[in-house]
Amino acid sequence: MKKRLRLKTIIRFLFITVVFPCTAQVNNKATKSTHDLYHSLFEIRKQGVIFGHQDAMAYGLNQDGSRWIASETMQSDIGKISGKHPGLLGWDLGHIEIDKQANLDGVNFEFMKKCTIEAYQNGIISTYSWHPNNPLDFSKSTWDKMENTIGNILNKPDNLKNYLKTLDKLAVYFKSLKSENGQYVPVIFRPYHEHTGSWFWWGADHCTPQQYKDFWIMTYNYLTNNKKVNHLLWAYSTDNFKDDQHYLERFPGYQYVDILGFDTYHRNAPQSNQSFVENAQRMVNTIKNLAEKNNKLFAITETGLETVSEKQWWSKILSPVVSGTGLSYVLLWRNGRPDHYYAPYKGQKSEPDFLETIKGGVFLLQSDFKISPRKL
Ligand code: BMA
Repeated sequence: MKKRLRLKTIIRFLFITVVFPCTAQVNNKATKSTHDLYHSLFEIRKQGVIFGHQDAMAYGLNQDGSRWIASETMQSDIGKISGKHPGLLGWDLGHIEIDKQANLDGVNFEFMKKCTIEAYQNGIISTYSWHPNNPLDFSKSTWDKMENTIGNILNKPDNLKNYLKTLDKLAVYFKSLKSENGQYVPVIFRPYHEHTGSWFWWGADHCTPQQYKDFWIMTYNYLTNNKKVNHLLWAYSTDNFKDDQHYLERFPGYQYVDILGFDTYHRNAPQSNQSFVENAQRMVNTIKNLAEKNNKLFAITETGLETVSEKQWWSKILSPVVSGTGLSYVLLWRNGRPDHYYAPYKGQKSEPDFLETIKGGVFLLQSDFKISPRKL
């Protein structure tokens, strides 16, 4: 009896440590700096939520509402008002697949690369999304939903072969993220996002749940195993969702995902202020529960209120959604145009509230946290 019990304990131990290793990153060949980033993210979230901003260092808005476009690295709207850059930079690789020099929003890929490397050396993390044109016909945009695009890639060898060539271009870019000492700069990769919606060619109405999962797994395996891109953390990010079943409907599996996330935008303020907070809190709770059960990180991978039309959006809307949750980060969308921006800039009406809120310590900006070598 005793012997049997001991055997059972050993089997259980092996199962837990081998099958569910504690806070194990999905790619077991990941570089040391990727492990360091991953494990640091678990520590940092005890301090607060990292504040991220899409294209933060590429362009922004001046006090008079006109645009600035970066001529050098390391400037940002958040830096200009608070003295510190965001702790996380969002970038997008859309149009790398069609060999353009700049992405779909005009950000030059060489600049993106330089900024990602330099920012990381200054303790700032980067996350990459990808809005690729439709791979069945690259003259069509990321919003052009050709019938069954994913099915047509997965099931037709010629299409698949071409798609792998597209992934090669991503691999080349990621592998160019190298610091002077020759080490890869680890970044978060968030492909095929907002797929609970149907506005992109990989969206819910354009493929079955199984096809989406297969597509993700194919992408993961190709970049990781074939191309040996071993410095990515993989973030899964739906749009708004109803419940855990909906969230997981197209989830490829915990062995392919490091960070659980979702995108949610605040629209129709002020009428919707309360419902936005309640809904976002509900979704944070869902991913928090799933992440905690499976030793994963979790984040709000995109959010914002266009033109930050609520003066106290930071203290009254975003803070109640994120504070005390254990979220790793929250990424605000881009300050793209005078009518399309999501973070404060000099003179913007929510600037005082933003500055007060960061004083309270809910959000972590550059130098408020540290990426440290992993403690064994
Ligand atoms: C959308 C808008 C677009 C942009 C796209 C991809 O939300 O900001 O202007 O082209 O994201 O970044």
